[in-house]
Amino acid sequence: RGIEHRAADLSLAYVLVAYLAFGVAALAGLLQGLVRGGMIELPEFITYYDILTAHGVLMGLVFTTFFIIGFLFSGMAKTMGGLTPTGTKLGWIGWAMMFFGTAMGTATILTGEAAVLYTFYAPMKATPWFYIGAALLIIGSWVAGFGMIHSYRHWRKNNEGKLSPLFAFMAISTMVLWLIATLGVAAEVVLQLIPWSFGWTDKINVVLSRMLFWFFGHPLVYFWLMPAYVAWYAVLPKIIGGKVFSDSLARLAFVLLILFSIPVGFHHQLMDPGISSAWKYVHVVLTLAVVLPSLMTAFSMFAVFENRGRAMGAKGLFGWFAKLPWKDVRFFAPMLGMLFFIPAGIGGIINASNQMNQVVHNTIWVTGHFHLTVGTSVTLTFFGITYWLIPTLTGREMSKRINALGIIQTLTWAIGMLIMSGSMHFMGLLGVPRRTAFTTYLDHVQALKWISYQKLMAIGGVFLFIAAALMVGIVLYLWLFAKKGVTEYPIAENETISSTPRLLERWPVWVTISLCLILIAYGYPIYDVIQNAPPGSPGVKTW
Ligand code: HAS
Repeated sequence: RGIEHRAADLSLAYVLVAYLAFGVAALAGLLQGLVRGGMIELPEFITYYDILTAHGVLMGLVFTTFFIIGFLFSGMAKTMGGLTPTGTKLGWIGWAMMFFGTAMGTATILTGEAAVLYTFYAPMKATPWFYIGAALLIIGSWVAGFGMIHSYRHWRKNNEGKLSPLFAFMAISTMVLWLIATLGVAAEVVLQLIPWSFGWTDKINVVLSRMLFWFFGHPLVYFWLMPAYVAWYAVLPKIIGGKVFSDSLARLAFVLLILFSIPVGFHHQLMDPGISSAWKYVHVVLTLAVVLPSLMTAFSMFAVFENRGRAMGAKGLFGWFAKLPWKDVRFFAPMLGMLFFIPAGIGGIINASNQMNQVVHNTIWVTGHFHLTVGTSVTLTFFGITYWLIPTLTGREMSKRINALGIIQTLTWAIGMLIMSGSMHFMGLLGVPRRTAFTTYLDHVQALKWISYQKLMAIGGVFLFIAAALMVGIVLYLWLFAKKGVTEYPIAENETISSTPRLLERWPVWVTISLCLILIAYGYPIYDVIQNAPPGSPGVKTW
């Protein structure tokens, strides 16, 4: 196997659950697309909002979190020479808690007791067991995170004075961000939602609950993105035969993501009452700051590709483009993801701009935005990783045939997203709402004009479902049936580490600055909303 066998088993267990969730979520996605397109009607025992919740929770929260933790454990084991026994044990305890929480949450959704969507906004109320499942998923991920931190600290103790490997540094940055960000949602779930759904408190402060959710909700999207960046910075150069462009640039980008991705949550609440426009302005300014590390990443990746192309003899301004290994799915899938990230990022900047947000907020444009970001850039990168990660973990080989199938799978996903997300963006500008079971609003004349785009969206969904089914099949094949052999764990050569300033690995400095920024951006607004809260809401039961 490509890494030490106990770490390989742990990582594999996470990745397999990720794809189990992915398969169910993809089916829910197909159904909801067909419902919105007016092409099918659901049977009586399940509603549109049940499957929308299942899709969002399983795709957005479960697939991502399991995959990310599995991938990060594997790369840490590879670059640090294994995990500590305690780190591995914590990894398994975390896995069990997350698995149990997921099973519990999914059961409540499928039995129709938690149609509250993946953001579980109050005053919509689910059964308490849904929130307890969510809490277990979060706390389990903390335990797994502590497992990574334990192994990392052990490595640093044994390698005093040395900078940690780039992959390990990035993995810890991702988990540090996650540990801080999830404090918001944990507070919301444990202090507000669980007591309220059990009936121990009769009202809920809705403004506070949304604030705590978005304290978590925005860094959540960077928790999805950062592991994709790990693969772009630390793995992809190896796959194309190049090297890391700049170790210090890569680490700085991750530090900036920790600093700026939490104190920005109000950009999801620009249209919410109860928050003054001055505080919204502060969050928008910080949002524009969090764009910087992505621009640095774009610069760095172009440099890696160009350097490699030129080393292979490329001539002219863009000659390097043709030299890239387009037929290798390990490169092709993440590369397409990167290309999609250019319009996806532009969409994000549009969303963050207050006046333009008034046009797109709560329209299906936003759904289009996140299917380009997390659904395409991040997911295609995760697919690209899966193609080599599973055979590495199972001691098998990825054959040429699987590579070819992988290219088809990647293209099918990309075409599906282009059609689906493209029509979502367009419909958003026409004012089509997101998250509604109404297709034609009782044949309202305006809504009838949307329906052909909604059908197009559903067709994109069919492409996506085919690609997802292919992916699940390939995962099963690589796990159980592929030929035994050795697949390399690709970690890029990093010659530039020697010039990296030590300051970049001084965690107390970065965590303190991050906490200060959070205090500035959230301290007063949270105090204010607790102090001057409007009378709380008794809530609306969704079952
Ligand atoms: Fe977002 C809503 C703003 C990035 C996900 N976002 C969402 C929601 C999700 C989400 C899930 O300000 C919906 C939440 C809900 O349910 O309500 N977003 C931004 C901004 C960015 C951004 C400013 N979002 C993401 C990422 C996500 C994600 C990443 C998931 C992974 N987003 C918003 C706002 C809203 C929002 C508002 C609220 C909207 C509303 O009203 O509800 C930025 O971080 C984007 C920066 C990115 C770039 C692109 C850099 C390009 C790169 C690729 C280079 C390509 C190469 C390839 C090298 C500046 C790095 C070249 C190769 C060749 C061969 C040519």
